[in-house]
This record gives sequence, structure tokens and C-alpha cells, in this order.
Amino acid sequence: QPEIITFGETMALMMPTGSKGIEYSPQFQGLFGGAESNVAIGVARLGHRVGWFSRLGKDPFGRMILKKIRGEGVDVSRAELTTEAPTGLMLREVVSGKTSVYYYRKGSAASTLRPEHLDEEYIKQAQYLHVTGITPALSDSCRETAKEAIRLARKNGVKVCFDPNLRLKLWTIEEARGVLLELAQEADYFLPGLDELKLLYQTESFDEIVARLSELRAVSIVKGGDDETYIVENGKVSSVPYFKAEQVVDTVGAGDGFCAGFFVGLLKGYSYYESVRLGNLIGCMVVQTEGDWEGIPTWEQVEAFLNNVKHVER
Ligand code: KDG
Repeated sequence: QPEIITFGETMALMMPTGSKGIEYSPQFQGLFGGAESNVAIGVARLGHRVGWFSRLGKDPFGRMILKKIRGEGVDVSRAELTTEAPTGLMLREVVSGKTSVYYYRKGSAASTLRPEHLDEEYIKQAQYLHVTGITPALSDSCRETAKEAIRLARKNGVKVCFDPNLRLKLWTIEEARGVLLELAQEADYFLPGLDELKLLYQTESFDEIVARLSELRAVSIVKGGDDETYIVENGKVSSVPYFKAEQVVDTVGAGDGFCAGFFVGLLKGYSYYESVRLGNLIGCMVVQTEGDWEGIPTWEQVEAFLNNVKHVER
């Protein structure tokens, strides 16, 4: 029985192997990523029970993704391979230090997710449901599915976590704003980035942002401060300092790693401060490895790090 359930699109991910960008790279490595499955893999690695579902194409990418997520110990019993549409694809390159993502996902299998694919009995037995703002950007039926999943969770006393994950390549800020802010109102835990909040609330003022967050029933965890993550609870702000990364290789997935760490903290009964601290640590580890989720540590690695255990090379 998963303690946390999440759902959303996972795509095949191609990245140039060398330093050349997509246009000139003769070779690519075949990976995969998706905000929600990144979180699920993180929770599983950190030793907790988690379920992820989606629709994937019944094609080589779909099978590869499903096998690998299952292999990470995530419950994929509600995920489905369908002939209705293909698995989505994204390409990512880092050129002159700038990351760019290109999506090939319109009409993908995940975008055909519909409310009827939700299993209330499955959602009901979890403690947390994690939803991101990517799903409602994918299609009308995905938007309905996200809303319905949240409704089912709340009806059954399952806590709702919501990361807006604003993706301006999928929709405009004007389209996104209303939908994301509406979903934020339903959340128990709201996990936005500071940059996202500036766009969503149309202000650069931190005080104004805090005031807006304080109108929500959620505890807000704001990622992406200069050196710290903020906790906004009942109008009060506290902050948790970052860990310092030795080298930053690929920042994509840091927010998902953060969420995984934060959720595991909640599941372990940690305070918000300690849960955020664990989230910060996982985020810091993710950015030091290429790929979305490959840098997420196991619980044993986290303990070794926190206890300053010396690494034995051989
Ligand atoms: O958070 C990382 C995700 O952005 C990445 O895995 C791709 O899910 C993705 C998306 O839709 O952008």
C-alpha cells in the first residue's frame, strides 16, 4: 500500500552525450524523466512506499519507462500502456551553461489521461496525493483528471500536495495562472518556486507574495530562494539554508528531488524544518548528476552524508 501516490506524464529523454548541442551531436543518451515519477523514484529510494501512474504508449519508450520506474521500487500497478497514442519525448541540451528543453508530447499517451482512469480505492488508502501543474497543462482531459484526483483525495481525507511546476513551453502564464492558483487553494502543502510565485502573483515583492500565500489553507514551502527554502505557515515565514553543491551539472529535477525529500520527512514525522532540510539535501545531490532523478540518493547514503561517514573507495 503506497503511502504517497502521484501521477503525470513521464517522457523519454534524449540528451547529447558530448559537449555539442542537439543540432550537432552525433550521439545521444536515452534517459527518461517526468516531474511526478522523479518524485516517486525519490520517495522509493529514500525507503518509503509510493505509487505512480500514467498512460504510456505501448511502444519501446513506454515499456522502457515502465520497467525502469518499476525497477526503482515504485508501485506502477495503476499505470497503463496504451495503443491510443505514443509515449511523449523530450530532448534536453546544455549549451554555454544554458539548459534548453524541447518537447515532442502533443497528443501523447499521457495527454489522453481521463478522470475515468482514476481508481478511488487506490487513492483512498494513501496518506498523500502529489499533483503537479504540468498535468493540467497537457490537455482538457488531464486538467479534469487533476481536479478529480484532488477531489477524491480530499473526500477521503488524503492530504494534497501541489507543485505548480509552471512550464511556459506548454501554456502561457495567462492560461496557467487561473488554473494553478485554483489548484493551490485545494492543497494542504503548496510547493512552488519563488520565480513561479513572482509570475503567478505578478509581483516582485516578497512581502506581497507571503501575504498571498497566507490566504491559502496550505502550508507553503517556497523553493528557490538565493540561499534558502522558505516555510510560510499562518502568515509566518521561516527559512532553511541550502546545502552547498560541490559542482552543478544539471539543475533539472532539483525541485522534484526536494519534494521527495520533504515528503519522506513528513512520513517520518519530522518537523517542517527538518523535512525541508532533507528536501534541500536531496535537491543538492540531484544537481550534481546528469538526468532528472539519477542523482537521488538512497536513505543509507543520506544517513552516511549527515553522519559524515568517510567513504571507503575500495
Ligand atoms: O521537473 C523536471 C521535469 O520538468 C522534467 O522531468 C520534465 O516532467 C517534465 C516536464 O513536463 O517538463
